[in-house]
Amino acid sequence: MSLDRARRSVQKLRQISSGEIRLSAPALSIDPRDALELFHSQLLCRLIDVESHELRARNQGYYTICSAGHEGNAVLGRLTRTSDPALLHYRSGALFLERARQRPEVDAVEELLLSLTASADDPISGGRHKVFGSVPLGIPPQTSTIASHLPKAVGMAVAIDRSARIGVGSQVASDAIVLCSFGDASVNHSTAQGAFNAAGWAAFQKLPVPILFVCEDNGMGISVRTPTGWIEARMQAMPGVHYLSVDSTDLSNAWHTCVAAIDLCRSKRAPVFLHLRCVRVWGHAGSDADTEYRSPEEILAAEQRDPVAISAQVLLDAGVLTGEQLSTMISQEQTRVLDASAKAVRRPKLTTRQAIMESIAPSRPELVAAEARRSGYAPMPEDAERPRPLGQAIRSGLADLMRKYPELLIFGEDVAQKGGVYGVTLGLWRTFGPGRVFNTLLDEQTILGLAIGASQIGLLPVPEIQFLAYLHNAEDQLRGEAATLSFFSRGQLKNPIVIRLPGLGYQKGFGGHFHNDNSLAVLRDLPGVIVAVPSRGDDAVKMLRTCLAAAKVDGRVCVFVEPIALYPTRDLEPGDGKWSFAFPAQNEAIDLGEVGVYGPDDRDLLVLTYGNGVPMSLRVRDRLAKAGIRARIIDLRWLAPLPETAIRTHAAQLRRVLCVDECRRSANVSEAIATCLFEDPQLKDIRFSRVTAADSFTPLADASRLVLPDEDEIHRAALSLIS
Ligand SMILES: Cc1ncc(C[n+]2csc(CCOP(=O)(O)OP(=O)(O)O)c2C)c(N)n1
Ligand SMILES: [Mg+2]
Repeated sequence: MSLDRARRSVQKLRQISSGEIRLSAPALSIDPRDALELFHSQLLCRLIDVESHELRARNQGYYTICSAGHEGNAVLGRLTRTSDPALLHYRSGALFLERARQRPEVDAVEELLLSLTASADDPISGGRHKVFGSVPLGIPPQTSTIASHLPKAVGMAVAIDRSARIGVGSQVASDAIVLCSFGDASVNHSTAQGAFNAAGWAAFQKLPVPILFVCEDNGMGISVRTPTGWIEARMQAMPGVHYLSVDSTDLSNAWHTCVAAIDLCRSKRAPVFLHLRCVRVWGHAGSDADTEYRSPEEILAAEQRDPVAISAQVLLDAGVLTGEQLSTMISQEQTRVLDASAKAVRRPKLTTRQAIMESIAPSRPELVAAEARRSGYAPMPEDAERPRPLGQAIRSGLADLMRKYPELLIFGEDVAQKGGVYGVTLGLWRTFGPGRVFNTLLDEQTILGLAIGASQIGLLPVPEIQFLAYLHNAEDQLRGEAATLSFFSRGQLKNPIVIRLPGLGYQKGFGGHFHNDNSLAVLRDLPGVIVAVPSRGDDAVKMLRTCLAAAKVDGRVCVFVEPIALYPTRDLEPGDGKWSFAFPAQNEAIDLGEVGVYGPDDRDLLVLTYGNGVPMSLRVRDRLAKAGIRARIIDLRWLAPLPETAIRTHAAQLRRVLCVDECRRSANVSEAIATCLFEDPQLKDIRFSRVTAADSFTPLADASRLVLPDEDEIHRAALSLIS
């Protein structure tokens, strides 16, 4: 049915060309050459949409969410530049095609058909997703998650002017604007509202945020209506964000309003919300029977507002095209699309797991190791020899890395003057200035979006999420967005980020659950994301160097989990100072997968642990030693990817293995370690047990200890493994 409607829309264009149908159309008030090329892109877009339905009917194409009715957006493809990053709605096909006109070397028709047919030759995603994306066109691919691209679009916009302010070049022109399109229902998503708010919040303080939000308003989200007048009422009430509106089915009007919107955004460096009113001519997707929720009259009315048909009539009325020329144009372009389609279905598909996965997180460990040890970029801290606990070491390590990487930015809630809740970034604001160390508004989605956007234009963001528990309300920015960019762009685009994430349990006298959250499960299942958990200050500095190097060299996304309880810890036993360490020389680093080994010659028992578990296990080790039991403690340091080789090698030597995991029993690292061990045929007969936190939330005060591993428990578990 939807295929019939798609075909019918082309038939209607032919009837317009022959004069069989005559629409009442607005007058042309733009240069006819502009109008003709815009119409050409609109027409191509329609023909590709029709072909997407044909391909689906033959089971050769895999995506039928179309741009039909939205083709007025072509105007934006003409009026913006390829140096203006464009993060596009899945109905911005005409915009994509029109922008491609600026780069004749890009065959946008071919590319879109390769994407529709999931070919491995699709230049942007290599068959991994149907997306609008192109590196030469300045169009990074977007995910299917509604509104999730808005925070990073704001991040890009903020970063354009900020990179000039801090004197480092960005990958886009200094007068660039960011174009970000989305649907009307998406406006209601909290992620979108957060992004509008963040842009407005910054603009309200006169900070530059050159972003053009483009709401392609077709009046519905799948079947749910957007209340009449809602978008204008909602968005006109947004301080700091300019609002402009136009009916985009009228090419000339759309042109004049888009010119004004782009000028405003570019010259004032301010957020603009462009309300591009349009229509959805067909169902939401090919499979959507919109007749269930739209009356025949409503569908007919939508078809009568078809912008491609209206543009055709405008051009005929203005004498820009004759009926015959229009008819020839339709036939020629149809042939072009059908040819490209026939070729696309014969192009290769993804056929191996390896080919699919190779773009997840390209990695060059030797280059990363060398970059992490690159030294001499700045003097060592004068007090390098002074022993530092974890929190102070991270602060010194960050300062050192800010000198190494002038494009490194630190931001988050309270990180500037206050230096974060625990003072870890204290003094960096003063030393490096508010251009590089700054407070954000209180919104984790914005913080991560800012990081993704800034990283995509060449900066090196080190955002802080105040507590691990508060990652969760922004998790999609990491999981759905940052982690997937390389995958969906064939490794052509990267978002190098090191997220600092204070977390885990055992804080004395502070907290309750949300300040002591102890589950890392949501981080460990993210393909390609590096998860680091240092247990001591010097390690933290050396691991941070590697994380920044992995970000810089390979564009990796890293999560650096800082055990809060260890920030101030100086001692293993009261007063011994054995848990504070000198600042490591700049040519020292800890490589990905390199574990810490305490007692390499001890052979009675192996303890695998990380974070708070390390000093606890070391104290238990001393107790065991008094009973003549010699335990080797391994600090895993890297929880993703897990250092499996080291784990198996040590386990094979000692064969009695205790895992001390301060995270919850289910879905955390102890389960992964057990699997890693028992999957190895050589290790099937080892003795293994684990001490973990309970599958509980953490209560307040001393009761918190009842759900966490303690040293007596570790001691008991060790003895029973030995017996
Ligand atoms: C976060 C999220 N929730 C739900 C969906 C499923 N979904 C896909 S499109 C859509 C409707 C979007 O409507 P609108 O923003 O108006 O865009 P339109 O399709 O009308 O152009 C929904 C609910 C999704 N992709 N992402
Ligand atoms: Mg909509």
